[in-house]
Amino acid sequence: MDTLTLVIGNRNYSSWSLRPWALLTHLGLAFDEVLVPLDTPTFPHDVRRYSPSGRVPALLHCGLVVYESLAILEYASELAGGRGWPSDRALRAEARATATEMHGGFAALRGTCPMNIRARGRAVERSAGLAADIARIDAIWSTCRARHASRGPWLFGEYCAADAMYLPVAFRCQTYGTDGLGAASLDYLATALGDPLIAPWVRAAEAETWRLPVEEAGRT
Ligand SMILES: N[C@@H](CCC(=O)N[C@@H](CS)C(=O)NCC(=O)O)C(=O)O
Repeated sequence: MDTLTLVIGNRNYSSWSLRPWALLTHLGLAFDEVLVPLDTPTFPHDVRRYSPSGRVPALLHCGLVVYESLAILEYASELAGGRGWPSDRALRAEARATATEMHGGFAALRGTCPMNIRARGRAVERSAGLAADIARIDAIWSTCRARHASRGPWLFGEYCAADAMYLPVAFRCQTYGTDGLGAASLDYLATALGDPLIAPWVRAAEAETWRLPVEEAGRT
């Protein structure tokens, strides 16, 4: 297969980059990485060399540029013969709905709890919006685990794109706490954070020296 290149942002902060990286890795697809540091004066120029949206991630393959994380997950799954989603059509529809809900929603969680893989013990004000987002995460994770545990430890049993979509939420729990998550969600959280395939990303994130004030302070 021709070389795949994933264009990513800082591993510590770029939750959207992490998602396709996680799925490509789980699918066993070999790929190169290009990292464009976020929030630098040259980022807008540098990123447009690769991504027409001016954002990361983007996947480069055979002259094609696939941008938008969810589109990359779909493309990666196609390259892997559909293995990025459950093989059962009904489960696949549910997994896609779950992944899409993450992609388009959870504004309060994403805004007030930026992913910061290195950070621990960050306090965050629990707005009504944030509490509602956490309650919805808990409902998704616990319902999926209750229904699919017999097939494996992931949201839909075997690892799929929905797990990649929710991985940054797991890192946010590690940083901002797990209040509001029940036992089944905490089990899933342990699975996600303990995933050995993700360890190289975590090590690289921890080794990064960039400190982005807006991400460190949190956003409101
Ligand atoms: N909807 C996009 C979001 C991508 C996104 O917002 N990426 C951030 C980094 S995590 C970015 O490129 N930010 C730089 C900017 O907006 O200038 C996707 O799913 O890929």
